[in-house]
Amino acid sequence: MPVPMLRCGDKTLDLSSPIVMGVLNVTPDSFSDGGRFLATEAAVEHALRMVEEGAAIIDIGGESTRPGADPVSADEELRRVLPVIERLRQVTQAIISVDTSKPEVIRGAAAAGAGLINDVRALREPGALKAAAAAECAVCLMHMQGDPRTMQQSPSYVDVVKEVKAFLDERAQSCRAAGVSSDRLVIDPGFGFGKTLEHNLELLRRLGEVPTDGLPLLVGLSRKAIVGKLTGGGAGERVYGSVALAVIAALNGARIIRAHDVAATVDALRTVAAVMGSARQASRG
Ligand code: 9MG
Repeated sequence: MPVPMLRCGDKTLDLSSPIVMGVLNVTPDSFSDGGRFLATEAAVEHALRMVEEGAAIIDIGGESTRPGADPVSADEELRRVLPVIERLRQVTQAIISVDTSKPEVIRGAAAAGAGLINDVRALREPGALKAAAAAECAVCLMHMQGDPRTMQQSPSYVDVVKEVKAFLDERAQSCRAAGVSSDRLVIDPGFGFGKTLEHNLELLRRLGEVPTDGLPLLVGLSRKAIVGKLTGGGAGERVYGSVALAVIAALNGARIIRAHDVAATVDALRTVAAVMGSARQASRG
């Protein structure tokens, strides 16, 4: 079987073992205590700590995608993410991802050195597909039912796995038609985005049914409400549950795990890789 690779601009990511994407929010509630310059410095410091802990990708988000979150303008999003991308590009070889749906931000981030566009709207905003195709970046296409303001009000599916898969197949096809080659595509079922606890658990159990054409899977479960519902823990007490779900996702085929608690997640995924690596070798004879 060929080693799965992801082309991210001028870099290539080896996905033969599951890797971690560290979460870096640069919204005003994250690093803004001392103004913009200090916020950038603090964000870069946090990103470098995650790289030291083993993150292969840093996912920078300038607009919250939490349920009920207010939108921000493209200019404001660019003001938040660009200084961090530019600085990180100078000091680390890690892949820089930008969590955005806006064509202006896709273009600005790619020009500043981002290698991956992580879009929770799967490039459905006007102009986003064209902007991503023109950039040399990889693209993560995520499934979401509804939009962040209303998505958790009454999510509904006949078969959540089939519907998520059909949506991602269609978006991947649109990307290829627009000129984004398969070696630049990643798909993501979008845990918590327009899904009940039962929908999320069903997706996790049947994760292996989601990909078509061997596209790699990215999964984000870290610190989400699903963890709190399962463990009873508040937002600050979700590390163990998040790591357990990351391990289950990796065992069910996820190649990239989006996580806040990078050191713990990297350790857990190393154990998965060791066991699955030996299983693969053993099955070869
Ligand atoms: C930005 N963001 C928040 N949660 C996410 C998830 O589960 N997947 C991806 N790709 N992005 C996410």
